[in-house]
Amino acid sequence: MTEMSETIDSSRLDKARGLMFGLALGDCLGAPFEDRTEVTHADVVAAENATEPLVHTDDTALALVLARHLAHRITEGNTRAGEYVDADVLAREFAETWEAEPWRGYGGGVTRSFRLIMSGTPWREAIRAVFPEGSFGNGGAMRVAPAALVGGDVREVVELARRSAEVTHAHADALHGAVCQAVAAHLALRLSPTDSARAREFVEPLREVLPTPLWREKLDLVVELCEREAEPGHAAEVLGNDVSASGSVPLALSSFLRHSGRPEEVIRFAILAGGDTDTVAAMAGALAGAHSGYTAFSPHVVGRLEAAERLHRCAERLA
Ligand code: R7I
Ligand code: MG
Ligand code: MG
Repeated sequence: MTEMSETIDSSRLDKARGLMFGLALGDCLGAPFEDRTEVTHADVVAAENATEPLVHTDDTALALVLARHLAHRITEGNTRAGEYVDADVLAREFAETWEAEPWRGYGGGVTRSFRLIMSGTPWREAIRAVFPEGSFGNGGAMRVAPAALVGGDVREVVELARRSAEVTHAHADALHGAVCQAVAAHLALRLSPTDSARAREFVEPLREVLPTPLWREKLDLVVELCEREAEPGHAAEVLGNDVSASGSVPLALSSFLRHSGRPEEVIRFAILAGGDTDTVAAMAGALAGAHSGYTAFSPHVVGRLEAAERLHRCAERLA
């Protein structure tokens, strides 16, 4: 191996680890603050400096399932991105993971559809039985970032995002949310850790894959808030901070763009914005880690993650 390819490989692995660990870290640090009011910067720093293990929620649990699924499909010799997701198998794997640990904080809709899937209902029927138009929740987006590690270009990442999300989330906005988060992760992986992301330029490719007025308006607001250096509470008021995809993915993007290059600040911003803090911080953390790499996080805090070993294994397989 030449010196150059060794450098490329080690930075690729560091970014893959960063993406997986950033997602888990945002989820774990954000979870205790969900829907809490009056959280301060000092509260979040105290949570980072504590010593007990960091327990994750459904966001990380399902991201690990997707990562393992993608790694397995690639190892089996599938070579086209369209084949990296076997929808029937993936729906079953998500449902089995919920059944094994239903206490990880799953949404009400997916809980009901996972129960139906486990009792034999095909996933396409199960998810429409709960929300006839499909769920608009952020569950497809919260777990999608690993898809950015295997999609070779924007087109492939979009396809993987949609295919992985639609087994639980059929609503167009849930799919747009997954596409937005996955393509943002793809762009963050390609951005040098030493360059900071410029909001206006960064969102341009996202505009192309999100051709609806709602999402384009959200992207405009993300840029405007970043350029005005808005505070987390204000960003949440403008963009939303709830469990819907359109009310959380833009806030995660905004957290990343506001503090790119400083992954811990990205996660803190997402948590201080309140609302669905585990999920917004998980999505923001995945982007920050994909950009800055694993080595940018404090060893103390990543060492406390419950799933640290599995996260390392998944990152190594997908890198
Ligand atoms: O999207 P989903 O997996 O939830 C993810 C969230 C994250 O915050 C996780 O951390 C976890 O806490 O849950 O689960 P869904 O149940 O599909 O959607 C989440 C919620 O969005 C639902 O429980 C509903 O409250 C709401 N929702 C809808 N409400 C009315 N009509 C989603 N779709 C609809 C709808 O069509
Ligand atoms: Mg959660
Ligand atoms: Mg959540």
